[in-house]
Amino acid sequence: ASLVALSQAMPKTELHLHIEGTFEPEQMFAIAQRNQVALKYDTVDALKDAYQFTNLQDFLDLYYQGMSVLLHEADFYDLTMAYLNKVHSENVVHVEIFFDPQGHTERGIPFDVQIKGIRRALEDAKKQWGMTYQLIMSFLRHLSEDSAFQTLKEATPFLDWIDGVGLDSSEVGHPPEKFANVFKACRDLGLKVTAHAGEEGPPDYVWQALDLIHVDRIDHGNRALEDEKLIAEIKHRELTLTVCPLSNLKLCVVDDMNDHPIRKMLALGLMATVNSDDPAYFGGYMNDNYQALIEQSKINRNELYQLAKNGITGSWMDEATKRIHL
Ligand code: ES4
Ligand code: ZN
Repeated sequence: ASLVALSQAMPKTELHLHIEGTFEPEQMFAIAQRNQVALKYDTVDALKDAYQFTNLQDFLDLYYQGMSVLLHEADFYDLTMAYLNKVHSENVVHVEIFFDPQGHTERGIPFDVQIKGIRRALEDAKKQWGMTYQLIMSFLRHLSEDSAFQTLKEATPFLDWIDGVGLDSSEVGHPPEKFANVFKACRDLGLKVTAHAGEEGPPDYVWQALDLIHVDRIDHGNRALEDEKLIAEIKHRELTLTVCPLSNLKLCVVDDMNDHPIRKMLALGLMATVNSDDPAYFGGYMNDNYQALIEQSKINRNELYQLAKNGITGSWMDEATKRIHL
């Protein structure tokens, strides 16, 4: 079979996925209409035409606009269920999903409304298909650490439903050190910790994620490759990198899929994985990301196997479930 067919058939994990980034324009318009809220774009095509980004912030501006039509628990359920249906059809067997509570509480949507809808869809997918999951609450780094602490407080009644915490949104100008205290509080609660680092930000931000946030994983990590000592430290700590090829291309983190750094990461012995980040905005889900790597970046069968395996070992699923998949 071709490598593309193999990549589609193999069981996969998704470790870097923002649920608000799975909001397809068609569904966005349908939910906007049902909630009687206006979008800034008149048609699905006009919205899609706007998906041309030169950097992370260009994308984030549209991402926050898009999620603003989500009002009710049913909206969060429908959004999450549509994503899970899609990736179930792609043989994704385990998902670790970020949600951005502050993107919703800031506009008056209570924390419980969000998490109840998302969780119910995840539980339904588990019952229907045996799909396993972890739920990761992510703090918006362009907001204050106080706001992150407030979010953690609102999450307190739901901590049993939350497996880990992350850090996302505008990276440059908002280094991990800004959030050292709130991540310490999260670790003390037994939550796993990850952070977006080295997507646009310099290697020093990745060092901060390691030494001040004590991450269990690194989201993106591309710019870590600029620092040999940092590469050695990431290997020493056996940290997984959740790499997002199509995202990197759309946000101009890489110029060309032909020289995406993921092969170099593997060659260096780093635990890179393939993920889709915000698939509705970046032009593809899990299988599209693999296909782009196979057809453009020319990854071979061994690399494909290693990437899929890293997705199991680098996940936060329990060890017994890992052994089933390995
Ligand atoms: C994100 Cl690609 C990316 N980077 C940082 N923050 C994000 N939030 C959603 N997608
Ligand atoms: Zn991301």
